[in-house]
Amino acid sequence: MRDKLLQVLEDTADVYVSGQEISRLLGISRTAVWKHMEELRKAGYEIEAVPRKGYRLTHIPNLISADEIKSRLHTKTFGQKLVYKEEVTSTQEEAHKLAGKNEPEGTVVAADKQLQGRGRLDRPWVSASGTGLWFSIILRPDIRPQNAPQLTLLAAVAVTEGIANASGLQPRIKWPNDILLNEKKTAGILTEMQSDPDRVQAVIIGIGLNINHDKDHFPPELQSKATSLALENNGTAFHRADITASVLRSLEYWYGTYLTGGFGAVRRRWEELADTIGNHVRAVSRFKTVEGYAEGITDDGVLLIKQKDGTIEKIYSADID
Ligand code: BT5
Repeated sequence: MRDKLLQVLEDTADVYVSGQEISRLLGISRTAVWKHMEELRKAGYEIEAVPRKGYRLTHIPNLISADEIKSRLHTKTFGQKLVYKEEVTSTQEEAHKLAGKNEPEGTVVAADKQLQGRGRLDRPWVSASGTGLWFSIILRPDIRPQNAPQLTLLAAVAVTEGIANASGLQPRIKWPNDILLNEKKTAGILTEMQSDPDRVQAVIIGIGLNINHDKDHFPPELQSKATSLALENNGTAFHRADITASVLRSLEYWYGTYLTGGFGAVRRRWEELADTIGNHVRAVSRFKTVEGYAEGITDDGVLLIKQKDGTIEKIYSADID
């Protein structure tokens, strides 16, 4: 109910809305409205109350809460069940645990700070408090394990569009999972799964969004490679809940498209948003380095590189220089 009240107050932030009107819109008593209002105040919201006029939201804290994200979602399932924590080891761990307990598709674990945020191959993901938003979502697609990489590309499309819709900035994708602004990484995606040999039980997609970082929030070795939405927006910050909700909306949209129409539409959109294809690239993996022309991706999400001698190499996982 608190998230619904917040939504009413945000929608009417330019005017006063009476307690009577709020109780009518939400279908609860005026005492209940007052109680929820007090809870919001305790959470740092400033709500002006003027006799005979009503209430007006005057300040939203820079904190983020489950209510703030949920009040902006407008999704059917994604994020409707949302666990928000100020600090976790990694939202991936939390989401894996919840997936094992049969939590439904669309459940999200989000955090303000991760002590051991991780990327692929257990590389560290810098996840300081008050800057970005780190979350993991549980999906339960009825697909074969070898198709799971498609979901990384799907998530890349969704994150790119979600950021663009909420911020007006236009990120680009670097295969497979980097979201770049001005050629620096502003978001990363980690796809992990729980599966039987031929059936996926759950896919956990972890998304790290650098939103309001200054340059100094990144360690020196990342300062030339990482960026945030605010840094690419002349230092003007964004509301973290806006960006997160927008990404979840776009994820729900693309996941629905994928389940009903297959990977084709996702793939076409990915190719429009990605800078990798059509360029000369170097793909570095633990086992080998392949250099050549990035021809495209396959229906499984595999990158095709045409080498100097004309042979085509399939790249399943690598970093692109
Ligand atoms: C990724 O890995 O890009 C996936 C990142 C996924 C993070 C999310 S946050 C929520 C969820 N919970 C987790 O524990 N993880 C997920 P990869 O492509 O391997 O990139 C990792 C590399 O990116 C590191 O080795 C650094 O070079 C760089 N890096 C680390 N932190 C960064 C940051 N905050 N912004 C930009 N680059 C970063």
